Amino acid sequence: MNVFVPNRLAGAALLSLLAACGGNGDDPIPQLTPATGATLGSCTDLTTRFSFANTTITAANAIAAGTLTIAGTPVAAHCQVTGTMYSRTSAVDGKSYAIGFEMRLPNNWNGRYFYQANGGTDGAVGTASGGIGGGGPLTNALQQGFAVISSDAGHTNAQNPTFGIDPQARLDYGYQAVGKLTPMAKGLITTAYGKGPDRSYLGGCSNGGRHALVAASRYADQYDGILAGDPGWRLPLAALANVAGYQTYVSLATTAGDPATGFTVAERTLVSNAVTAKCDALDGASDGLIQDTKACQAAFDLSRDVPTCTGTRDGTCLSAAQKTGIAKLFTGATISTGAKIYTSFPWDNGLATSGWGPTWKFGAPPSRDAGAIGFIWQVPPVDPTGFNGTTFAATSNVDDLYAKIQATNATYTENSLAFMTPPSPSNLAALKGRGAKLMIYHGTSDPIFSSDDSVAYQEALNAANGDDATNFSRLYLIPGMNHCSGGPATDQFDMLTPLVNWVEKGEAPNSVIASARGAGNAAAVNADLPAAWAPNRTRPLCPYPKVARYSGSGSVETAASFTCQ
Ligand SMILES: [Ca+2]
Repeated sequence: MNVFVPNRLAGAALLSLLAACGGNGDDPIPQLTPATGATLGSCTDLTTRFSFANTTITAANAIAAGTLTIAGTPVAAHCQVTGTMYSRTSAVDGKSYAIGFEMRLPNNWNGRYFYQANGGTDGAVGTASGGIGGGGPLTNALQQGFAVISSDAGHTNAQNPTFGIDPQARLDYGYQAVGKLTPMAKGLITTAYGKGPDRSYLGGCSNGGRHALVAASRYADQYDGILAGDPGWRLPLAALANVAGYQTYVSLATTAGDPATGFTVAERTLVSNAVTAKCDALDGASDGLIQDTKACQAAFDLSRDVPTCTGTRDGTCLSAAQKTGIAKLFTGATISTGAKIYTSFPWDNGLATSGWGPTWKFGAPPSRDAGAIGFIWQVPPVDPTGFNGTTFAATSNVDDLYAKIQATNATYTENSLAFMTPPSPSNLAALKGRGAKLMIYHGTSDPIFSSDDSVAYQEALNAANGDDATNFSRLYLIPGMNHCSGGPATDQFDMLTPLVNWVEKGEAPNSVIASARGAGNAAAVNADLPAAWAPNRTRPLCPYPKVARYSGSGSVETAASFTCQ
C-alpha cells in the first residue's frame, strides 16, 4: 500500500489513516443520517418523464388507498410503475429474455428505497409490497412508506428452470439483475420525487435471503441496510444435499419410491418429542421452545434418545437403518470421499410439520432441486427433452453432480458457486466501513437451508472483525421455525423497523419481539402452532450467540419473562 503522507501530518493522524486502511475490528464506524420524506408529484406521466439506459417503462398507474391491504389494513395510495430492462434474444437457446420489474412509489414517501428480493428460482414479478420477515407479517415496507422494487431477476415463470440453458440468464438470476436494477430504481425515484433515496435497503427470505447476502458482498456501495431471512447463501450445495437426503429417504421407504414413508409423520413427531424432552428446559422454561439450540446439540443423541425398533416400524421407534441414515443427514450429507456437500442441521422440535417433510425434504428434490441443478447450475446443463425430476433426484450420482455444479466451459464461464454465492463472504469491509448494517434471521427447524450455515456466516464475520462483528451484523435464530415461516414458533415480527433504527439512529437491535400466529391473528394463522400455547405468545429474538432465557418468574407466554443472555 502506498500512502502519501505530508510532513505536516501528525503522528496520531498517520496512525488513524493506517488503521483505516488496515480494516481492523476497531475502526470507528460512521453513523448514517436519517432519511427525510417527500411527496410524489405525479404518477401516470412517469412513462414519458423517466428514461434510463436499456430500460422500457410499460405502464404507470395510480393505485388508490386500500387497493392493497396488509393484515387487513389498507396500504396507502401509491404509483405502480412496470417495465423491463435488457430485453434480448439468447444466442445460446434462441429464447427471449428480459429483466421484468415493478416499482411501487408511495404518494407520501419516507425517503427510503427497498429492494424486494424474491424467493425460489425467481421468475415472477411479485407485488412490490416489500416483505419484512417471518410468516404473515402485520406490515410491509410499502405500508411503511418505502419506494419498493420487485423483479423476476431476468426470466419468466414459464422459463423456469430451463432459463439456465442461457448463460446470461444464469448470471442475472445469480447476481446481475440486482446490479442492473438498482441504479435504474434510484433513477426512477429521483425523477418521481425530485431527489434520490436518502437510505437504501434490500431484503428477502430464502433465495431472497441469498440475494441479500450476495448484495452485502457485491453491492455494499448501493445499500445501507440488508435484511437476510433464512438465507440459502450456498443454494446449489443446499439443493444437492437435499437430493442426497431424498435418496436416503427413498432407501428407507416402506412404500417403494415414496420418501415420505422413509421418515413418517409419526416418526418425525417421535423424534421432535425426544428432542423436546432433552432440550426444552435448557433455556429455563419447559415451554415447547428450544431456545438454547447450541446446548441442545450436546444434550440430544438420536441413537440413545429414541427407541430402536425390535420388530416392525410402527411410529414408536426408528429402525437401526433409519437412525444411521437420518443422523448422517443431520450431521451433513456427504459425497463418497466423506466431504460434506453443504452443512449440518441442528436438532430441534419442528420436524413433524408438513413444511419440514412433504414440502422440503420429500417434495422439493424432484420438483425444485432437480430442475435447478440440472438446468441452472450444472455444466453443461441437461437436455430438457424427456427430463424427469423424480428420476433425476432418485438416480443421479451425487458425486457427479457435485463436480458438475462446480464446472465451467467456454459457454458457461462462471460456475454455480461463483454466480450464486457471495464472494469472500467474511469480508464485508465495504459494508461496515460506510456505516451500513446487516440483520439475518433463520429458523432452527428450517429443513432446506440450515441455520447452522447462517451461524457459520456470522462466526466467520466475527473472526474477521476482532471476534465480534455485532457492531454491524447480527444473526437472530428463531427456535422451531421452518423455512421462513411456520413450525412451532413465534414467527411474526417486523425486522425492518429495527434495521432502519440501527442504520439511521445508531440504535443497535438488542432484541426483536416476535409473536405466535394463533387463532384470531390479523395476518394469517400458523397451523403448526401447539394447542397449549397462548395464541399471541411473544418471545424476544436474540442476537447470536445470545439466547432467550426464562427469568424465573412471570408467564411463559410473554416476552417480558425472558431476557437475551
Ligand atoms: Ca424452553
